[in-house]
Amino acid sequence: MSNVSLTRHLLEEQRAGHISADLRLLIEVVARACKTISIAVGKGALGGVLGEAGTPGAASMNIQGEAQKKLDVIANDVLLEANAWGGHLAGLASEEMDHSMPIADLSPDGYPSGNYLLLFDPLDGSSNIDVNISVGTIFSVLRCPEGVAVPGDEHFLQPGTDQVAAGYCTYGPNTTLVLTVGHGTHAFTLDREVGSFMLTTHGMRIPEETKEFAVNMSNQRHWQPPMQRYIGDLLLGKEGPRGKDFNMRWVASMVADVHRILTRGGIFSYPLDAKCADKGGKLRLMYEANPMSLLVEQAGGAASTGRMRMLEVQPSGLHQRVPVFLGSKLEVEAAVRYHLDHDAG
Ligand code: P6P
Repeated sequence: MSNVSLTRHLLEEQRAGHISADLRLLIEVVARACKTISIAVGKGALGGVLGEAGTPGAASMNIQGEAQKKLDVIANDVLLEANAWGGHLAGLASEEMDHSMPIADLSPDGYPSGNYLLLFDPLDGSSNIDVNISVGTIFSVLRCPEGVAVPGDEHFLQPGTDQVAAGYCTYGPNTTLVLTVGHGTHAFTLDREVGSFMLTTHGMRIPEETKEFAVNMSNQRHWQPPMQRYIGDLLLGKEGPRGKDFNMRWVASMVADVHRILTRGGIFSYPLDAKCADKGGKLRLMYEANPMSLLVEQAGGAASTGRMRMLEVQPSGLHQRVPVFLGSKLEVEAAVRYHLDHDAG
């Protein structure tokens, strides 16, 4: 049983010079918000918070063109309220909001603003909520550029390598926060009796090889040729060019799929397909792919768009979408080779 709480772990990271006091407090605020979201998610139908936001026949749609769930809106509000007065943030951006928000616009009574930018998907995988499948909150922290007091969307457009922290909280059989500040990826399980996140895995490591892949196979006919070949070879198993049998898992909740991969290995992919190619992909770069990619790389894995390292993508828009391949290093490299060989002709 761990006796290292998230608070103690963060204080040790601060003493080691890995994070500032402000970043430590910011992460604590986000973790506290995740506890509140966990309680709301855990109530399920009893909390009257399942189903879609908006009114019958007039669903509330977000910038992504997705019908918002009530819990999407609740989780977003929890994160906004928690961060309004802490004094650590200069601004924040959410999957559920069209544009970023300077803290000055959010802060009551003119609380001070800070030096960090927080981006989050308040409740990823929310389509799974009504069927009691794990969902989660994903977050990413960037520095606010020097001299920028009131950040706009353009100030958030930094590559994933600039993240100073990234994490997610998965709301499943247990509530677990997985975090990196650039010195390993660590897991903290919520002790519901005490109300504290307790360190349960120090230094998560993804096995370099795997026999498990995660993809939505129903999109197979829409994939580009290299993806068709890559997955086709996996499905041939021992008799095929990969020389081993593979298993498949797809939760359709990125946090759940990535948590499994961080825990036991695997490769997660959401490639370009004919349905989303015009948008650049399905998953969002800034608050899904980048934080997950930093967590995975810090755990010894790899993350790519299929053609380049994810963390080096220079963002062009707050809600930019990208193809995603992440997980066991050697398997991601194999998937990338299919794409680069195809491009080479
Ligand atoms: P599909 C959830 O909506 C999400 O953004 C990710 O959490 C998940 O990996 C993906 O979309 C699921 O997409 O097309 O399988 O429903």
